[in-house]
Amino acid sequence: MLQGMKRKLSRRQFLVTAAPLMVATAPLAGLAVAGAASADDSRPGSHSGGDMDGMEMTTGAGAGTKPSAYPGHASMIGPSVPSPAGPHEFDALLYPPASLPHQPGRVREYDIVATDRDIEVVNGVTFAAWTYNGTVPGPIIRATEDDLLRVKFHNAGSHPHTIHFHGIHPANMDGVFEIVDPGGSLTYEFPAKPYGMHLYHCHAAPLKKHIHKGLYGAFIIDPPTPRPPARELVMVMHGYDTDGDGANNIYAVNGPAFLYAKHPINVRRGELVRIYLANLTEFDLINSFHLHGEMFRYYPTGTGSAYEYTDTVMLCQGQRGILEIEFSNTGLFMFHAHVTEFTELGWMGYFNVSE
Ligand SMILES: [Cu+2]
Repeated sequence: MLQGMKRKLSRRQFLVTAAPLMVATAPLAGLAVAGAASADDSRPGSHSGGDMDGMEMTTGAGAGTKPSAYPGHASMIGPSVPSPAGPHEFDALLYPPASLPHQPGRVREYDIVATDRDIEVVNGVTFAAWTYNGTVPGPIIRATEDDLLRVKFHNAGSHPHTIHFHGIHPANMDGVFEIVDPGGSLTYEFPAKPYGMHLYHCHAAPLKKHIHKGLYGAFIIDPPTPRPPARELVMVMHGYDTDGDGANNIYAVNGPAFLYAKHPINVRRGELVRIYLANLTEFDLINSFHLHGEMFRYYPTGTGSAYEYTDTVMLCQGQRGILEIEFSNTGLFMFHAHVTEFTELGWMGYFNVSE
């Protein structure tokens, strides 16, 4: 009986439970923000953090608009959003380390430790994750083409794990056959190539389980001459199956659900915004990224100069690419999965574009 009372949140129940907190996207299109600009805006590479705290939001539908009968209905932005994330808690997963120009013989070293960890993914809902360095997704790994990448991996978790990198490397560095048992260690070492946006994940069996539990992350390889300066962001799209039914019931980018709805990302009008995007969502066949109010150049896998000019890209698991955006207008612009079910289950956020 006691087991039956254990909090269980199915995908459908989650929708019902959270429905009053979810806002229809339409009213947000007209949101006007008073006092959204703050000193924090000018911090380069800074996540807006608490900028939205205490701000006043009004619907832009015009004066005399009645307050919503649903107290939470127009609040899918700012402090009342049901995301457990602190203002800068996940900055290390959003802002990559700086790119470095090509330098023969350079070694780029990373330490990664696999651990079991319960993480709060939406207010009051925890997920028994398997993590790289304590977060889902794991840390951003970045190198320049031809750097010697050295990743020292230690398995402090309760199951055998590996790290499998996408890209080019020798067979014995592939993270498929070199299983690292709990308590064990392995150093992966290979020249980073080709330049582009890649990813890494555990490849122990059953693969589906080791990925959906949270063992994945972004892997950027810069071209020998770095890309033009930009406000660089990383977004790893993923999901959580918190009730173990083999389907995701919560979706996110870079950690907890609704992270960038609670803490919109500050950018400036006209500046180059570059997003390194990857899809690691398990169970669902596709995920997607859609931007409101602007178009972007999408470079598939980031390995060449050909791009599509669009506002929506669709990715299967393991697919990734680079987006380049210059916002024409100021204000709040939503971004979200255009698998719209995912939107209301956590995969949505905002850019706060200032002058
Ligand atoms: Cu694993």
